[in-house]
Amino acid sequence: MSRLIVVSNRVNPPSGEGEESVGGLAMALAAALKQSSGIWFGWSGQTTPEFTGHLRIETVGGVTAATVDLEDQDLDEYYNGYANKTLWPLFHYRTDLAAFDRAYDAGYRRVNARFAETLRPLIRPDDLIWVHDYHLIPLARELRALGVKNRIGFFLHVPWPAHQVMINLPRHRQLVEAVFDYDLVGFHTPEYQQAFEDYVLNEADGLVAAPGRLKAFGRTVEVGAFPIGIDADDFARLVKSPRAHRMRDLMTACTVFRHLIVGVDRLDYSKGLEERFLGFERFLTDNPDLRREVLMLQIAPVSREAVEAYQEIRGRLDALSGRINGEFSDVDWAPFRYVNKNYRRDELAGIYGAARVGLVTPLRDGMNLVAKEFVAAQNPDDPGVLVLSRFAGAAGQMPDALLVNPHSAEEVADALRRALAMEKPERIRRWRALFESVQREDVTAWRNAFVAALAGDAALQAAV
Ligand code: ADQ
Repeated sequence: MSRLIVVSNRVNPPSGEGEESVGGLAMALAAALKQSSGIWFGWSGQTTPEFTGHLRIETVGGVTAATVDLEDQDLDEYYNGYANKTLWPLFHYRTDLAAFDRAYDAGYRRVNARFAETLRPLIRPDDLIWVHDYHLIPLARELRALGVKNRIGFFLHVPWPAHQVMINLPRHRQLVEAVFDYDLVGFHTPEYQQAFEDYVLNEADGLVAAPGRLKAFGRTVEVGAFPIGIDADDFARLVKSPRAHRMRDLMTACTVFRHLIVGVDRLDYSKGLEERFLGFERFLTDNPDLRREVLMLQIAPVSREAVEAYQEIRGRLDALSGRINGEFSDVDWAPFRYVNKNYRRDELAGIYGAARVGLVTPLRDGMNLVAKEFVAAQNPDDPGVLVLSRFAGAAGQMPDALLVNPHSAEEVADALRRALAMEKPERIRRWRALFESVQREDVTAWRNAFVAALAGDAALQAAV
């Protein structure tokens, strides 16, 4: 069996010592590597004044991690710049927030070239190389320039935007041309795959050589949809853990409200937090009879604080959460708790389990793993209801959630009312259908499907 080399911007495998929070992508990649011998290569998270290219190899939680430090300027131009100020907003349809700057573009190409040079000596001829996310789109191009002939796959964790959005990017053809140095490109959903095809057909004189095979720039690439899932077995273990029980008891022991509504997101403008807060405010305004019945808990640890758009949205959320509590609280009751903290994964499992409603309303989201974690944490005999944005990639796999337009405060408010009023038989019926897909389409299925397609293994592909 070929060795797997996983490459992502950050390498941060969970140590296995605690149930620490490391984010969806890190959990998924660690789980993907657990099943095969391999290496996880990427940035250490440290910067130095000058790039040295020194490779650090260590074993963390059973995973071989190979990391390299970046230079201070790389952090500004590649990570905070091109990745988080240009591609992230653009791929989430926020052209108003996207910054276009040649220095960011140059930094992006420089870091991808540095990654390729540092990784090159580790690659053996029959390794499979699996590159992750928008930070590293040109990596295959750089590796090919160094003579790497291995099968190289790419998986995009964020949406691929519609053709008309994509062309807002200066030098968009250059970026898309680099995609054609991969053998296989994976998206979360058929819609993102279609958007990529639309670009290739309309903008690059490309053609569909066969279903799932695109030809352009003189090369052919395989494309497919591979919806990511959670580590369902591991999450089931967390749900039963003593800390999860303690957290659930702590939340349910509170008697000043009957029903908990919960949201858990990185503090990011793509997650629709402002719109969600307004939807909850609307719910309180429209439903005076239900006001004292509910508590909304929004957990949103800050992220990407070096980027101004993130500082600005944080300020707006602080003001909005204050306004809602100011408007509706009483001496013995407040409707809203807003917390900028990270929690351990077992504690999160307990919090989800205590909630009657999971409110997951991103404006755009590649997939959204919180929706799946919420479902996995419910009590089968008395499950809560998932209210989910139709603009999350997860919506396609989760039609039994209450799907909403997150931009409409009225729709969010109505869905909350409906979720709170839903009788147990309907809650159980919807939850069972959701839980079945969360378990079936889990992180192992995702990894196996992608790796089998990358290996070109017809027997394996038929089995998954
Ligand atoms: P993210 O944008 O980070 O991921 P998501 O898929 O929801 O979004 O994953 C977030 C993870 O962080 C979840 O596992 C969640 O439990 C955890 N988390 C969030 N808040 C936390 C807190 N306060 N404490 C502890 N843990 C917390 C990107 C894409 C998504 C895509 C994933 C995986 O933007 O669309 O689903 O990658 O491909």
